[in-house]
Amino acid sequence: EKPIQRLDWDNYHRLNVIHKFMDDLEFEYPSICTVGYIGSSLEGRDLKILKVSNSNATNSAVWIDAGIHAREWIAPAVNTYIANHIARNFSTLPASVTNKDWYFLPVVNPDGYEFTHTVDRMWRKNRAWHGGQCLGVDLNRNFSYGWGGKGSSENPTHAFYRGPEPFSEPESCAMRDFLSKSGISFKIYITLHSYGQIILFPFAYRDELCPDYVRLLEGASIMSKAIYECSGNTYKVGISRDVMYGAAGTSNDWCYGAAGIPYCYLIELRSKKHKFKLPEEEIQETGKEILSCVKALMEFIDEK
Ligand code: ING
Ligand code: ZN
Repeated sequence: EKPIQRLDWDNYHRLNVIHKFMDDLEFEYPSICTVGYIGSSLEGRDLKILKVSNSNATNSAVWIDAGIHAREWIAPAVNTYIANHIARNFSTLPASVTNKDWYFLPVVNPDGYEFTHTVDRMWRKNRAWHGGQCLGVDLNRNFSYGWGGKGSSENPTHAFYRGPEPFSEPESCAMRDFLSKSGISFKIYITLHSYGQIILFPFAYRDELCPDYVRLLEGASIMSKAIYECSGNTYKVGISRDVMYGAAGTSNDWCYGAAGIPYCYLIELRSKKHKFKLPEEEIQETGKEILSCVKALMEFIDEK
């Protein structure tokens, strides 16, 4: 059997390489890194998470996921970039980073992710069978909050197919159970997508502003500014009504509206030019700018 490759940020990697990286970090930094499983995908792949924490009882909890959409390869890469940076530099990082319990789920949709590496690079959904065919469900339309509304489809052949009912899919169920039933009170939820360079916050399912609109907008603006200062790249900020398209049943709306997580952000990563096929040469720069963005958000939240 050939040894599993080592993860780097100069290439996109298969799921087994990402999972091995998580195990290796736990092995190297056992006092702060713990690998866990929140469930399995439909095809039986692990939904593997990495916790990075000094176990201080006063920490607040942060969740960062990626890869809910299979073809958005830069998202898992940025997720592991951030995890790697925090684990390896823990002792030198500011209190606003080390006073958090960090939970990373780099690949929400492992079946779809592997499928984009082996069969169809542009696959978006999971690999669910509904109506006798494997057409997949858009996991970012399968959450219960606002489920069934605009920007989602009841047609299984559609890219935004919401599934037959809310939480019909094992991947979204696993997230629901961990985020709302594990006893961990998450303060911050960040979900990484591509592409477009946009920082979005609730709601996506309706046009009315959420009760925390001003505070969330302030956080998003600080994140966008940090990215600009890091790389000169511009990221738009706003709610989907204004900067994208409406979308019902997203993880971000559910985390805010149903799970009660006060700070919920969806980041559309690079780039407008390359769309889903961001060159590998840009992985590190993207990781760097989003790391600075996440750090700026932590500072902002601690000052509040
Ligand atoms: N876009 C997200 C999607 O699920 C989104 C972004 C979320 C748009 C919420 C509007 C509202 O469609 C990508 N690229 O997947
Ligand atoms: Zn996406």
